[in-house]
Amino acid sequence: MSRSFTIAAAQLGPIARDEPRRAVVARMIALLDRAAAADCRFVVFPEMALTTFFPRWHLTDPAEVFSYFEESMPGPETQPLFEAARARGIGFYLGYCEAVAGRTGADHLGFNSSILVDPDGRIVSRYRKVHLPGNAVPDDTLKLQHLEPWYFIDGDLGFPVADTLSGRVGMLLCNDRRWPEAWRMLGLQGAELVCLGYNSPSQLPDNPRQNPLRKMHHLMPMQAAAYQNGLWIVAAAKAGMEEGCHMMGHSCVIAPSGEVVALSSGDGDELLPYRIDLDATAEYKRFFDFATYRRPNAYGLLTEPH
Ligand code: ING
Repeated sequence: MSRSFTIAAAQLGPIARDEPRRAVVARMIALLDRAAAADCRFVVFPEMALTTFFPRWHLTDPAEVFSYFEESMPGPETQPLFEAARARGIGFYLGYCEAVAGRTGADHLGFNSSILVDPDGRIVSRYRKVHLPGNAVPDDTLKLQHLEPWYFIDGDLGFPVADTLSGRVGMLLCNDRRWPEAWRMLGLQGAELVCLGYNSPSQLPDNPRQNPLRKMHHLMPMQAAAYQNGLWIVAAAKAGMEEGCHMMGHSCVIAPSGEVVALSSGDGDELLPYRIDLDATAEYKRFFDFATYRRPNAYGLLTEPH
């Protein structure tokens, strides 16, 4: 298998609070059709790609919260996505909420997770989001709540890297992209491509001075991470006005040089294909040459508990 192939960010526009899974899956299959027409081998869907971004609300009905989680992957409603991808010979990254059996109530029902599925339809890697942002308990004084640590359990799988797509592929989710430690964990394992889905509001009403900087704060840490670790990044957004909250879009492909080589422009479902060459990572991996130049003896503070 060639190490040069076409990959795509499969951005999704808004998903309504009551939008059924089968409608979302149909939208995703339409994107897979476009990906097949563009000769893609792999597509990256967003974080929590199957539902609206419900952590913006303090929901008290356990049945509604549970309805946003998947009890199995694939499950009855996601099986058609797996079949459509396999029929087209396209692998994918998918973000979704992973239920943990036996949990009840309206909080901590499971993980904010992602999977890597290879072009043969096999799940080759699983990730559970480590850096859960926002408020850990409901706080009605905030203009915009972001209750991930309330709804989700901290990820417990570390930062896995899989041998697939003729390379080394890692995963992250949304807020993880702002944390250099997450990228370094993947870089140290030789990752050549990192897939990332996100749900990022365009505006932070409780931190309004950051509003004009949102696009920079999205791209800059990923451009640095791509360069500092010599890897490709494909990042897929949830975009547009979702239940009154505008999501930032700007899905992108970032090269190991740190350059943004593809950037979405729309607010809806959009395929952003780009031909990548995993061999282009070598120049930057050689340049930094971790084995020669890293100084772990000087980095102890990084892993000391706080
Ligand atoms: N979303 C946000 C992001 O990193 C966040 C997290 C929370 C931003 C609170 C600002 C304030 O863009 C996700 N899904 O991690």
